[in-house]
Amino acid sequence: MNVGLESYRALLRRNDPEVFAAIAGEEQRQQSGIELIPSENYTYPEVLAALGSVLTNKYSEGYPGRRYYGGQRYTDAIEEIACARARALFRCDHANVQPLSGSPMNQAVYFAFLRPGDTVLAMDLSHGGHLTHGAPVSHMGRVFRFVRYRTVPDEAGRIDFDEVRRLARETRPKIVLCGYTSYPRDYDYAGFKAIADEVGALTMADISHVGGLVAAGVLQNPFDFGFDVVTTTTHKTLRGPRAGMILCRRAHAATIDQSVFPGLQGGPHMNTIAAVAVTLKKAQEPAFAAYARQVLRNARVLADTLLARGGVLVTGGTDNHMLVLDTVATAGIDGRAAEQRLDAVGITTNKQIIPDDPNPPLRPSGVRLGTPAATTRGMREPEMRRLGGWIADTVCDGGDAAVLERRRCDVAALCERFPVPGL
Ligand code: DSN
Repeated sequence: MNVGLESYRALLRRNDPEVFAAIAGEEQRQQSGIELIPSENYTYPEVLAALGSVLTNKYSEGYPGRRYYGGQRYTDAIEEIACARARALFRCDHANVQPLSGSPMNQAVYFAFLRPGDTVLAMDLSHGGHLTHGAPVSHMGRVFRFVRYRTVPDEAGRIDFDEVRRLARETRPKIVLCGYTSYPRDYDYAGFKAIADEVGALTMADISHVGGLVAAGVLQNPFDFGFDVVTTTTHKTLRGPRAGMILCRRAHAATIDQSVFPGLQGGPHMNTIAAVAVTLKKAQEPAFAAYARQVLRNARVLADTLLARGGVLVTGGTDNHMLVLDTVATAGIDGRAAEQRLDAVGITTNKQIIPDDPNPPLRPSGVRLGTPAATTRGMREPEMRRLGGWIADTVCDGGDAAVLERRRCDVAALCERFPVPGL
């Protein structure tokens, strides 16, 4: 590479100072505050280098060895490397690394196996499911028929498998989908697989949130339970660029590939695929498994700290990287107010609906917290205790401007000791 990232930055600074200033401001925000949104992370400098490479210039419609444009010697090699690493990490037969992000990734799976009007059994949005799992406001919810199962809030968020079985027998879904965007517990993949087999449905797991934890072997892998298809984004616990991957059994490989291209997408983003390949190499290293174990330990310590301070957590705790704090039950304030207070002290979270939330999505009853990004910066149990104390203080009695400013300085001082990789 004859022009490095530093030179790219110098060019941008000189030729577009407005955009440069906004990026520099975001760098400062990321360094001086702490990111606790569970779906965000700080990626590797090597990933930034791949994203900012000349691969962004290249069209590569098709698949390695079967492209519709010439000049694919290097892009073919990169895509093959990414797919091989994905297969090895997730112990599956086939990987498609072309989905541009999570929504097209899941859409490609639905269109691979379903006709309009066919049924999918998936998790209710307010209980932790994702928009692309058929929320009525999503286009997918208009094309296919999504039937929703729920958790039992009084029983530590357990999924009611009697209800899942009853719904499956009644509605005969073509796909049984387990996956979540706001569920702090691990999944009973064997339970879902047994029910899907009873009704002849395919099994799909969307592990976007926990992809890195599954790759590292610290959470269960759905393929060990015979799942047909697994989808994951690559930028959450995996720490990569913003993209998606579809992993599947050999029998589904051609159907999935056809559905991604030419079914749903045109040219894949080859710079992103190179960055995914880099991410997957990092995920094979022992340091990544140690990171994943620390993500889980940090989440437990953060949960315990909040519980000890009177915090009310959805499901009562966490098995993964994520916590959902019921701010109404904890402090009598809605999630938007809590998010804003925490933002003011440099702690970034996101407001979050909780199971059967009586409040609307822009003023829901909770906030969602996660430890992947803080752990990437090297924070461990002592830092989680400090963060937990600050969160409890800020949510419960955070109104005073002088107090908030002092706490913002404390957060910034802590963050100073843990630089963001790549900055
Ligand atoms: N927006 C992602 C999340 O925050 O979980 C899912 O798409």
